[in-house]
Amino acid sequence: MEFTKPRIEACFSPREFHQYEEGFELIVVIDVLRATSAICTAIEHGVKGIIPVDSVEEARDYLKKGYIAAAEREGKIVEGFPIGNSPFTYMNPEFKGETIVLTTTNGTKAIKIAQHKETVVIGALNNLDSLTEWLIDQNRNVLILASGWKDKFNLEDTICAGAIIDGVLKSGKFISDEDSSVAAKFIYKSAKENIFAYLKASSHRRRLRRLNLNADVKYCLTPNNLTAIPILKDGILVALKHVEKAVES
Ligand code: 3SL
Repeated sequence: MEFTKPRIEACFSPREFHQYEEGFELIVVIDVLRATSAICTAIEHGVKGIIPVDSVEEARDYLKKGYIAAAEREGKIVEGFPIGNSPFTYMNPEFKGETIVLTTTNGTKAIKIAQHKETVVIGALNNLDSLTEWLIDQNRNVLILASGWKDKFNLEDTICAGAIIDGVLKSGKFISDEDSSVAAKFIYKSAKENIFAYLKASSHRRRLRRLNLNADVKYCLTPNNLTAIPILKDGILVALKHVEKAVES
């Protein structure tokens, strides 16, 4: 089908990515709880780059070589690693200017699945408005890839996808065609007045509550407390503003 305007669509799981990806070279990866919220926080707070890796073994190899490496599985810091996936970790001034290797249960896996695309940027509720504004200016098809939980649908990423889609469609410059995008928008609209309360029963919020990570959840569900947009360049997530500056000069 021919479309008169660029499209913005949502894919709810990395497992479904191959069914959605055709015609999309600009991908937004989201993992609200907590990988992409942590990555946006790191870049906002001056971390130079995040190297996403698939496996704990790969992250361990980097650690042995002297890199700062972070690893999370099932919401917990993996034994032997100094840090995990909490966004608050990445506010540490000691990490300013550093490059950090990161592996997480779902978020880094989704980034790796999308890495063959021309442009991969990182989204969260935290950078919602700055990301939405930037996407509107791109005038290209956008596919939002939700990391989900172990290839399953999750609510928090769907709400974030719906928020981005809602904002971009309001510009009048884009259209959505997939039912997944319509569903994401509807879910966002019913959740937006109190996302924290809406997610009370969600599986991942319950999981993180059991691990005493409620403060992380509250932070990750706060829209627009950041403006940084991380972008994948040569396998490393860096600040989009630095990449754009380099292109201009
Ligand atoms: O799945 C992921 O990538 C993690 O963000 C999960 S957790 O929030 O650390 O549990």
